[in-house]
Amino acid sequence: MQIKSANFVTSVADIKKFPKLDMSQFCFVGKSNVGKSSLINFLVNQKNLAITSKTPGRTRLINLFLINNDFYFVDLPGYGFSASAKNITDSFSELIEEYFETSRSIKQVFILVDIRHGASENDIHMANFCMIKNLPFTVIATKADKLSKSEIKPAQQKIATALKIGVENVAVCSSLKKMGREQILEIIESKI
Ligand SMILES: Nc1nc2c(ncn2[C@@H]2O[C@H](COP(=O)(O)OP(=O)(O)O)[C@@H](O)[C@H]2O)c(=O)[nH]1
Ligand SMILES: [Mg+2]
Repeated sequence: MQIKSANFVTSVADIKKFPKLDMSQFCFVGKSNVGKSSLINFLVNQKNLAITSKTPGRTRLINLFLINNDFYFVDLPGYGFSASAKNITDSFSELIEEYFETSRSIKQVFILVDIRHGASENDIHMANFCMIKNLPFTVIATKADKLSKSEIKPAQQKIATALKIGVENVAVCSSLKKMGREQILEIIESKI
């Protein structure tokens, strides 16, 4: 699939301000700093469409992008950095839950997991949430450039086991080394 255009639409901190959308939505979730914004930039082949940050926990907004005038990318806030989090449900951002409760036409959820760190409690919670809500999801193991070739497969398998999914549902990518783009675009193309 070709990405011909990618445009920023809006950022919202309040779900009431999120626009009503008819076209397909593809969502990106994961803890802060896992590489969501970098992945979106990589997929659309633009340097700065989604802002990338070296400071974890800064992105508390839902960012919406229109792709090919045909479907949306939804960059959800990072979870797991809430200082006030008392339990998993608390740190599983309210805004994320509200988004999933109110948005229709979500075609695929991409759960990003840092390949070096494996799946966290929040990632497990997110995957379970998708299963309960019947939301199709794929896990993307990010920053594969940080591991050697021989370390990648075992790390991918470990993530699949932790999330109780097949290893074929864990896509490996590196935005830095430009690896894994086609596989993700194929998933998107098959769901539009
Ligand atoms: N080595 C490496 N670093 C990455 C990769 N993707 C993102 N990063 C770095 O990880 C940090 C967080 O990335 P960002 O995309 O802002 O994460 P977000 O908070 O999930 O949106 C930045 O310093 C990026 O440069 C990758 O594929 N490889
Ligand atoms: Mg980001």
